[in-house]
Amino acid sequence: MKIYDWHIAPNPRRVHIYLAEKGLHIPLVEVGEGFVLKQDYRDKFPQAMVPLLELDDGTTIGECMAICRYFEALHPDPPLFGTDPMSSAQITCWENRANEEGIMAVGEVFRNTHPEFADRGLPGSAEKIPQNAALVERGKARVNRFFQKIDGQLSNNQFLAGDTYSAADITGLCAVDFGGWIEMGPEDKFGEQFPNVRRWHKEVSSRPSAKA
Ligand SMILES: N[C@@H](CCC(=O)N[C@@H](CS)C(=O)NCC(=O)O)C(=O)O
Repeated sequence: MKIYDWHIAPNPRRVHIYLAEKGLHIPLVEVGEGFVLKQDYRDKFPQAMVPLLELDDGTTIGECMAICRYFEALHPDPPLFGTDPMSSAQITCWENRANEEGIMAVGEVFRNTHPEFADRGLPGSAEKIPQNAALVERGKARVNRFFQKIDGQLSNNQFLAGDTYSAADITGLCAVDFGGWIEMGPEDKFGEQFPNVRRWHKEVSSRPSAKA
């Protein structure tokens, strides 16, 4: 099996960190080339997004959390998606928020401002999608709201979904570090308003997996 990867990108990082936490080593195939995915990868997989897990029989699994949950089912320890119905529900809830309200909000700002994405306002699209300037300010407001939300959650929880490190922290870390790409990360001036995020960010960033 192998994982098609774009090492600098925030979504593949969710899987890198997850695998490192599990102590799993899956071969990575780099398909990023500067700011685009290689043409032969896009021809082979028209959904044109990474990460993508390909099994030896050619079956593919896309979407970070689908990939992680596949490995979780095969290798349950250490558990990163909870151990009982409540912990599992809390992790799913905060992981989703980190993706939809964090990563996607930063992406909205980044993709609609960076010159390299002038015709690629959305990922995974073969046709040209022009940038939309109206989404930039709204995206920043979303990022701000996301930081406020997780700062509140982290004011009385060690980790995003409670007192145990989980997949929610993995996506959360990728989201707030991605915020740094638009100067809205925990270490930026913006981050000064969110002391609980800073405390948590320091802790989860110090895990060896954060460097995966
Ligand atoms: N929801 C997807 C998001 C994947 C995604 O957006 N990947 C980006 C990299 S972070 C991508 O492949 N972009 C392709 C492009 O920009 O052309 C997941 O969870 O895997």
